[in-house]
Amino acid sequence: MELQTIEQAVTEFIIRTPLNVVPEIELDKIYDRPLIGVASAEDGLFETLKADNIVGPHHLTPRKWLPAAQSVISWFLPFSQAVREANRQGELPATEWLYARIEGEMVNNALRKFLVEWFQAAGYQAIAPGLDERFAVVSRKSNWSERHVAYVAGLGTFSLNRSFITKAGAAGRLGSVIVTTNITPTLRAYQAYDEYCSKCGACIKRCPARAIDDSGKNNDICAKFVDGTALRFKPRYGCGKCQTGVPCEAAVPI
Ligand code: B12
Ligand code: SF4
Ligand code: SF4
Repeated sequence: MELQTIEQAVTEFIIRTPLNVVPEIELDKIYDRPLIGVASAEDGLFETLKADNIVGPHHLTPRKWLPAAQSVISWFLPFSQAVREANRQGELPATEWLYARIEGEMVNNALRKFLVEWFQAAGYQAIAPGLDERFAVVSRKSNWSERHVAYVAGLGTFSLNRSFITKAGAAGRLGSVIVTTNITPTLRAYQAYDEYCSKCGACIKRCPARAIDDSGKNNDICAKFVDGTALRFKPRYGCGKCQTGVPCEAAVPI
């Protein structure tokens, strides 16, 4: 199958789904046009992700999820300008960002389901690990890390604060499906795992919890802050100040 055909189906889904609009806060779109990357299910990097210093031995390879897997399709859904701009202000998450975290993940899940059914209708097997009953997060490390998968699929690299930076920046959400059709893999236009980060340090100053310093991001401090926002904004929560008002918000900064 051609990548262009999949790109068209995904883009049309995002443009047309009513889930991408939030009338109650007058947000006309959560996401802009998606970026898509493809990895071969046989790519040796999936085994590398099992190293303790990358994700860990519990990270499953595509063929553990789906034995006949041929390709992995990964996407980045960039947040719209309205979502990004709103979150540049203040130390608390903007209303638009809170909806983009919760309702935005509903769009992401609907896209996962849509693509699985789309491939099945074309005669292939497909699964979305993020929707699979085997999906698990152990000590804040999942057995299918969407950012690491996007890295293998050529979509971008990590950064000082661990955000994943794509050609459309870091402010957005990631997802993926594993399929039994063979699609030409996307070229990885980078060598180092954090190549797209300029190490400018702007995110250090943006973090209200002081979770980031020159050596990286402390997940415990970040998680405590993000979880704490639920006390005020339940049923929503979020932060993402390190992904907005920074040079990598909507572009590769270098
Ligand atoms: C658990 C979790 C959290 C935890 C821990 C985050 C973490 N860094 O792991 C907490 C609660 C802190 C968190 C916070 C947030 N999260 Co979160 N979270 C997840 C979740 C569910 C799993 C993450 C995971 O498995 N991590 C695995 C560990 C190993 O990752 P890591 O430690 O960062 O990996 C490092 C090493 O691998 C190292 N490395 C060393 N050598 C090498 C060599 C190679 C080759 C490679 C590839 C890497 C590498 O580089 C990495 C970065 O430093 C994912 C969803 C998913 N299924 O993936 C979302 C996810 C990562 N979160 C996301 C978001 C948006 C957020 C927040 C902004 C919250 C919000 N929505 O308001 C914040 C800030 C995130 C930030 N600055 O990174 C997005 C990321 C979007 C992006 N552009 O990066 C994801 C992908 C959700 C989604 N579906 O889009 N999150
Ligand atoms: S703000 Fe600067 S240092 Fe922080 S992740 Fe973005 S490019 Fe890297
Ligand atoms: S999500 Fe918020 S608390 Fe976590 S590192 Fe980014 S700015 Fe800091």
